Order: sequence, then C-alpha cells, then structure tokens
Amino acid sequence: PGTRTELLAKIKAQLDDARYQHVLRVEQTAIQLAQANDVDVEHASIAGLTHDYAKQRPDQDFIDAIHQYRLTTDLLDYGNAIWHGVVGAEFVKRELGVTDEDILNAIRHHTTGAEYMTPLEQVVYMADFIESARNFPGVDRARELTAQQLQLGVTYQSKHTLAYLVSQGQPIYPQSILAYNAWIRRYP
Ligand code: DGI
Ligand code: FE
Ligand code: FE
Ligand code: FE
Repeated sequence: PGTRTELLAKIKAQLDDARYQHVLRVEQTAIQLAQANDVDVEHASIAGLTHDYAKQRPDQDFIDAIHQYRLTTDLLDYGNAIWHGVVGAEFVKRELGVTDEDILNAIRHHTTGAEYMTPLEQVVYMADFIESARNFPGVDRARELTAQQLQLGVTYQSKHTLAYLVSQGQPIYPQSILAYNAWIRRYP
C-alpha cells in the first residue's frame, strides 16, 4: 500500500483530528503489545493505523457496501458502531490496498471481538481499548491484565463491553456474545 507517508495521508483525509490522534495512539500501543507477544510489528502498525479508517463515513456507504460485497444482511439491523470495523475492512482493502487477511480480520473484529482471534487480532482489539488516552472506569485493570497475559485482557474487555452495553440498553451484535462465551470459558 505505498509508503507510510502515503498511508497516513489517506487515513488523515478520512478522519477528524481527534480520531486521527486516536489512531496514532492505537498504533503505538499495538506496536508495544506486538513486541511483548511475538507478533509482527509491521502488521500491528498497519492494523492499528487502519482500524477506524471508515469510522466517519456516511451510513449509506456502509449499506451500499453490505449489498455490493454480499456481506450478511443481518448487519443492516446495526449501525456505525458495528459497520466501521466489519464493513470498514472492505474499504481498507479496496482503497488502501491492504490484502493481508490477518490485518483485515483485526479490523473486522476490533469492535466486537470474535470466538477465535489470532494474536494480531487480540493485539489490535486490546490496543483500541487501552490506548494512552482511554480513561474509563476499569481501564487500569484492563492494562494490568493485558500486561500479565494478552488473553486475560481480551476476556476482560469482552465482559466489560457487554456489561456496559446491556446497562445502557443497547442491542448486542451476536458475535459479541459468541466472543464473550468463548473467552470467558478459555481464559476466565
Ligand atoms: O471505534 P472506537 O470508538 O475506537 O471503538 P470500538 O470500535 O471498539 O467501539 C465502537 C462502539 O461500538 C463502542 O461505543 C461500543 C460499541 N459496541 C461494541 N460492541 C457492540 C457495540 N455496540 C452495539 N450496539 N453492539 C455491540 O455488540
Ligand atoms: Fe473502532
Ligand atoms: Fe474497541
Ligand atoms: Fe478505535
């Protein structure tokens, strides 16, 4: 996908400054987690930079893409929170030329998690949750657990996010529940 400078310019053009700064922090955190967990640092960098590439697109772009790329129409019951990762990966592939399926799956699964996540997917999922500017109740516990063992961080985030969404009366994407069940059993 060209040089880093070109990649950064394309990402910056899609995002407001606050979101762009978040993406840079996720990249830094993903690189650190990759180094600690024997994950390819270049893949962690690209996935961190591109994970929210589609976050600020109009809903209609996602709806069109769900049909055009034959993604499950169950997605139509949700919104930007779910679409920007699952559908956003299709834009990253086509517009940024990222072809590595592990990177694309890290983007696809960064919001909901998944039953099976590769080490790279786990790194990006956790980096998004604990990047240096995150300050929600529980983030310090998430940082501790992730430093202790990456998979314990994944379970913690899955449980924490599900509990939060339920407390707010939000609908749950089924993959979020499947992820929770899988991770709470394997890494309680
Ligand atoms: O894009 P970010 O803000 O960096 O973070 P994210 O992609 O991890 O999460 C975006 C939003 O998605 C966040 O407000 C929580 C929400 N979310 C995560 N899982 C689900 C969900 N929203 C719904 N409705 N259902 C889910 O299963
Ligand atoms: Fe996101
Ligand atoms: Fe996240
Ligand atoms: Fe993010």
